[in-house]
Amino acid sequence: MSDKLTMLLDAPEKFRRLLVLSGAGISAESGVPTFRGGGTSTVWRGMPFEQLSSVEMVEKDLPLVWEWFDYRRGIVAGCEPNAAHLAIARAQISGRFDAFTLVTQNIDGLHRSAGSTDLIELHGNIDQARCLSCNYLLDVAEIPEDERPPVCPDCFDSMRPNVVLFGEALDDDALLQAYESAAVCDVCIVVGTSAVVYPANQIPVIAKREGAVIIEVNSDETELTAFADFSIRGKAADVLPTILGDEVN
Ligand code: BV8
Repeated sequence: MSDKLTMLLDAPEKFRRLLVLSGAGISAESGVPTFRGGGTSTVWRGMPFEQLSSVEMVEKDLPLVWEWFDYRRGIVAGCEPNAAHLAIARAQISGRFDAFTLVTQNIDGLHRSAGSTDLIELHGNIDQARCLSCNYLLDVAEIPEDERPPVCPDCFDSMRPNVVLFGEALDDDALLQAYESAAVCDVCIVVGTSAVVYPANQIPVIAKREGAVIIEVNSDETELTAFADFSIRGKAADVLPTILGDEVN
């Protein structure tokens, strides 16, 4: 790690308000596949994931959308938070920061399992279903596995996964909260994201515009690398404990 970055991380007065933005790469070492690793995009049943996870697919083939999310939930069920998730959860309660915001693009729930609270799950949460008509929310675990698509217990319409799909807007409040935190943070750590998905990829742009230091943690170069003040090449589970002072982990 460069001396300049070490000095920053050791200078508490310059590192009091932290925003962490995470993407699929933070969960890679937990066993959750990423979407665009190695320059290829995830394909399932012959379809690219951007098509499977699109709002059009909900209208076109809701049962297939449930098969796709049931498949992914099966993978996530066997995964545990890794040292990166734990370091972020510990940093939040360390008392070291005047302001601490965690924004994740992930729907795998591993930050919550690691103990993070008040996090902003920009793209929703794989463990919930939402009614197409009345927005009734239900934990998928409460729905019989053969009830696909699930039936809303309130209005009896079909239910869909409670995630933000390509082609649909994010929750306004969640996005506004993320942007407001980005505008006031001193340091924005961007970990495990290819930074290609809009509008989440605007968070480091806002942070930098308002004077924050951008630290990227990624195993590869990304579209953000040239833009970041520091780009640490490495695995999230190795790097995050170091930069968040959680080596004990
Ligand atoms: C919207 C939930 C408007 C579902 C997800 C053309 C140009 C620009 C934008 C667009 C465009 N065409 C369409 C758009 C908009 C579109 C978009 O950005 N598309 C992209 C593909 C170009 N965005 C949207 O549609 C958004 N909505 O814009 O709405 C609107 C307004 C009003 C009315 C209607 C519409 C909605 C986007 C949300 C989509 N949902 N997830 C699901 O999961 O199935 S996004 C999905 O991608 C996941 O959430 C994922 O997290 C996210 C982002 O990907 P990453 O997290 O970055 O993951 P990736 O695999 O790409 O990268 C992993 C990285 O980790 C890599 O860099 C790798 O090197 C690194 N890594 C790997 N291992 C490690 C590691 N790093 C560290 N350690 C390791 N061990």
